[in-house]
Amino acid sequence: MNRNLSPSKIIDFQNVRLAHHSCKILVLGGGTGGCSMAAKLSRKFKEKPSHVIVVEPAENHYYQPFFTLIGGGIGNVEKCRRSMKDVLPKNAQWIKDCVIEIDPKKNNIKTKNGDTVDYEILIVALGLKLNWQAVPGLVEGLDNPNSQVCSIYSPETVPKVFKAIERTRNGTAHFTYPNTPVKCAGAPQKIAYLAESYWRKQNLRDNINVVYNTSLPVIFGVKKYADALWEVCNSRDVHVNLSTNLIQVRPSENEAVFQSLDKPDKTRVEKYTLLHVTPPMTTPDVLKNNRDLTNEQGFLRVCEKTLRHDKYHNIFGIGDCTNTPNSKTMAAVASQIKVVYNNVMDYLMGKEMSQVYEGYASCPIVTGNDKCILAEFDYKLHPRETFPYNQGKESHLAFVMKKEVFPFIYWNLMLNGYWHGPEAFRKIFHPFAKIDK
Ligand code: FAD
Ligand code: UQ1
Repeated sequence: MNRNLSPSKIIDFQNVRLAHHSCKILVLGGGTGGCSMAAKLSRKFKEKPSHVIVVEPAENHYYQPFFTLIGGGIGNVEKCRRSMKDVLPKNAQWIKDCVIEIDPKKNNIKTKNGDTVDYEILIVALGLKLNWQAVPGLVEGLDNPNSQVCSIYSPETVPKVFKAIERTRNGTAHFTYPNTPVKCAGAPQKIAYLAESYWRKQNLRDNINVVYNTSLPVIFGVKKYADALWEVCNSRDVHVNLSTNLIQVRPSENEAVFQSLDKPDKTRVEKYTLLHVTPPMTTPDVLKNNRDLTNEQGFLRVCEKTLRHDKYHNIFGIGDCTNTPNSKTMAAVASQIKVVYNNVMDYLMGKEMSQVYEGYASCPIVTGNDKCILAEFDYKLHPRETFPYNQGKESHLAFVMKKEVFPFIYWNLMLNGYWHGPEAFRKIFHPFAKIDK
């Protein structure tokens, strides 16, 4: 059901009622970026609810970073789920539908149900799609409740993860990172550390080999945190295979097939007693198939500083679906909100755009069931830490932030458009820190 839906026209076409809407600002996607932007913008235009429209098909909104903790046996899916109607801003119209076509020349979009929406400004916040089918055998393994194949990456698959970890008593547990860009590049290894920590507590650690297989040639993109993570792996006896990609799962044989990205004709078959898979990801089809708007990989082409489209100046992008070379995280979205908001306002007033995004991203890398390395960095992969301690060291305080503080900030501040990341705190703790431009 569409909330506040007051289409300007209803067209009866062979007994199918198609609606035509128009608005000042159209937001595609009601996830982290879309919901936060719609909240901020609809507050600005609150006298006219029809000014901001959000197109989003999902019934529920999830705080995705919590999936990792659920996989580690901390909390359940209900803890990180809210009804979409309760999180989307009341001052905006919600069209509960999927966008299937964007026509930037005509400034309109079409939805799956056949509705059309004209816009003055378009904000694209469509996130990343999980491409489970790209790995043969993976869906079959995930769907079978008795198999040991699992994934923290979606609300449907995450409930099985901790059960599978609890059932593992020996053998080899494999964790994977795919050969595509992913959201939260730290999550595929966080779940390995959480599982390792559980098995250690159960006195099972000596019976289980823990192997992290990553398609990347490094364990983490930022040297400071990569060095710290190598120490974690060495001290906990986690074996790391770099440039290693999962290409097939054979659930009935408990076998996983890996390809070496250094020598692509070389494949290796491994037996597993647990297989945690991070699926390959792409942008949603509506973007991927629109080459006028996207790069070769299907990501929305925006200027990495202003976040405005490089060809259509009334289109802006936020979050995981853009081609900006930052790490795809919620923390990155937080600092993009202010940039997109101010640049949209400047554009509407005919002014030069004033705000620049410097690629800030952050990742609380959970390294056990009570500790965390709090990585923060920018486009140049230079650390950009907020707190006055060395965040490359494992800390319990960072774990408490991950478990308690960030979810609170998300539901209460960020989704209402009031959280732009920790930059203000950083300035207080590091008043003389230089910013690389
Ligand atoms: P999303 O929030 O995914 O929203 C995209 C929205 O678009 C969805 O609601 C979807 O339904 C909608 N949509 C898709 N297709 C269409 C269509 N055709 N029409 C209309 N709507 C559509 N980030 C951190 O900062 N810290 C962490 O610790 C962290 N951990 C994570 C752990 C896991 C397991 C996962 C999965 C993610 C984690 N993240 C973390 C990443 C974070 O959740 C994402 O970076 C963030 O949610 C991106 O926001 P977004 O708005 O770009 O995309
Ligand atoms: C952050 O701002 C944020 O948004 C709410 C997250 O969401 C999950 C984060 O994980 C992190 C790390 C940040 C950055 C904030 C601080 C205080 C470092």
